[in-house]
Amino acid sequence: MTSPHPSLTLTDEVAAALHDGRPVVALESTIISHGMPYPQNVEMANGVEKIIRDHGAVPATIAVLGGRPRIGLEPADLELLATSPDVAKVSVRELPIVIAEGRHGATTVAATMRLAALAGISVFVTGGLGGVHRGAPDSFDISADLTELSTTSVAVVSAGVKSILDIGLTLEKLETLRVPVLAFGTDEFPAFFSRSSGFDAPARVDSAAEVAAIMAAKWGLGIDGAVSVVNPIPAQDEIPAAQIDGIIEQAVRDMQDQGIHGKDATPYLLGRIVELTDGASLRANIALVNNNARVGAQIAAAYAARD
Ligand code: PSU
Ligand code: MN
Repeated sequence: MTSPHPSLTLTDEVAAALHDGRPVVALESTIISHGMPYPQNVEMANGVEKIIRDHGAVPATIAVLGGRPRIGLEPADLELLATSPDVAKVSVRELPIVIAEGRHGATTVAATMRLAALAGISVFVTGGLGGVHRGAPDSFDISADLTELSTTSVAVVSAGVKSILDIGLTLEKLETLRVPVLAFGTDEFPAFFSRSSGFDAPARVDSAAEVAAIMAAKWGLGIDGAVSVVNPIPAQDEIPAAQIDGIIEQAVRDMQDQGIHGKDATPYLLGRIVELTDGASLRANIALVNNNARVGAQIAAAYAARD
């Protein structure tokens, strides 16, 4: 293994697992600070760590605390991220700012990927990826998550993208950025709350071992960048597309009416959808993250077992 970057602070548990080549799974923190309300956010954060441990891997939740990038957090750190109003949403462009200024930051998919890779972690579990927003041809609102997927070599397990984004344009952009998109156990690209998006998945896999082999093949060729594993929400937890689509459209209209844009767009939409569904979207969100944690731990184990 390569040694973790000296700017990072790893917990002893994560450092030992990486040193020994045991499976480690990175987790993001924007989903805690800006993606879910309290107290469900901290319950989700602790619950996901437990699922990863129960599946034989070591969880490494990632954030910037007091300007220090941290790989692996204590329960008190998760509580702070879940409750403090002083935690910035940090994508890669904000990383140098919060570090230099000694501030707290919750890392997005993009920033978590970058820090995970610097630590030597190969698998990262999240809920949903950022992507190309609806109306992006005018607004230019395309998440830096896509930029990072094109350059940083980590496998990212998500439940696809929700239709607050333009799913078709997001898939086109992922093709341009030459990111393998592997749908886990399905032929269709999943739409976060719903198993169905109406778009064919670019590729299908049916086991963690297949994913590990694709990771090894990509990086073995020296092709930088992510492997995106999209794992559909379990059928019993999904909100059918017909039911959620109108709600998402309402949330997008409300956002436009309020003039919300830029980095505030995604957190606003997630919160508004929780309100409009009376919490049903939050339950679905937690269920899909838990499901991704199970698959991510299996992929980390399969990848660690290869070498
Ligand atoms: N999608 C979700 N939940 C989330 C996010 C996206 O369903 O919490 C967060 C992730 O951290 C993702 C970020 O990286 O939003 C994308 O934000 P933006 O669209 O501003 O790049
Ligand atoms: Mn954006």
